[in-house]
Amino acid sequence: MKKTVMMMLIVLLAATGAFASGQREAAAPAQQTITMRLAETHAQDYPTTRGNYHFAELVEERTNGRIKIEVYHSAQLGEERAAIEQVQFGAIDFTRVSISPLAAFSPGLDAMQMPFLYRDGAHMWNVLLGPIGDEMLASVEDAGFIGLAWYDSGARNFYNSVRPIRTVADMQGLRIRVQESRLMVGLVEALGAVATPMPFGEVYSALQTGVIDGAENNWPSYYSTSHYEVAQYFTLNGHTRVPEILVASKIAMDRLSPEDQQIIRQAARDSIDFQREQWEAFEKVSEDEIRAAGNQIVDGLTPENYQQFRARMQPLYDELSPAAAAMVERIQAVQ
Ligand code: GTR
Repeated sequence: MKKTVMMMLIVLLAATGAFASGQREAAAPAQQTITMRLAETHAQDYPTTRGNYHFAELVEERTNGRIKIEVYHSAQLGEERAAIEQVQFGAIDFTRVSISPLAAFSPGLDAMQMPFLYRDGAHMWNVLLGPIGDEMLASVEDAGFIGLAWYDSGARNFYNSVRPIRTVADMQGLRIRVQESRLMVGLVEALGAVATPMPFGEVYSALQTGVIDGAENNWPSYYSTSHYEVAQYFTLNGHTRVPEILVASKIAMDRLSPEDQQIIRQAARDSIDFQREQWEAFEKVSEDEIRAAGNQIVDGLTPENYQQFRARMQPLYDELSPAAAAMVERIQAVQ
């Protein structure tokens, strides 16, 4: 008798268990939420980070909350190069980075960050939003990334704690931090300065302790990192415009249905305008704050000095592969 009761109990328990797990399985497809991670080097309120949040909101809305993208700002998941590596092997799902460090993985991107390449911001955006931009987004797939969208990053300029830069001669011997990018090392060396590649997050203390004399960046980065407090000379020389790019891990995207992949691609594109508005507003705020702080700003180079800077860049153009040189010509031809 006892045995029979025991047996019945076991059967009952097993059946309930099976029912419970059956229910879980049956319910799973409708409720399953997918949580993905996005790595961002900038602070929470920086324009690129705001673009990332907007992208995440669009994806969440369009999947009725099924796909959540958590934004890890302020390099919580590592500095740009490390984040890129992790995205490449699928440990992080997305990252928003400058194309400078990404070009180490996908060298074709270098053609898009050549010095004095774009006539102005409008020219760059006509390139990014046209067929070349699409081609370049698609090109990073070979390296394990899905290029999703371009974000704005203005123009980059030199700053340092030693002297105002007005001529190429003023660059001589300055130790200038650059991104982890072969092209940027070449650019700074071509101007007679000493290039020091270093992760973004280390630049403030390197400036403060005098390990480096200066760096180069746009108004918003110079401001939001507080570099302007430890390197007061800023020259609006605009040597490069380096697009920001939002990429997904190919491994992570391949795990999603084609419909979800499409939602993500479209949401990323739809976040561009928002990011550009944020960029424009924050570029003004940072410029105003820095000027108000009393930094020594050189408001552009004289035409003659500008030509000197440009002329020094010729070797970088001469070294381009035939494919990269052809891409540069196409970019230059865009109106
Ligand atoms: C900023 C860019 C960052 C990072 C940084 C740097 O302009 O938004 O992604 O690349 O420059 O200089 O490291």
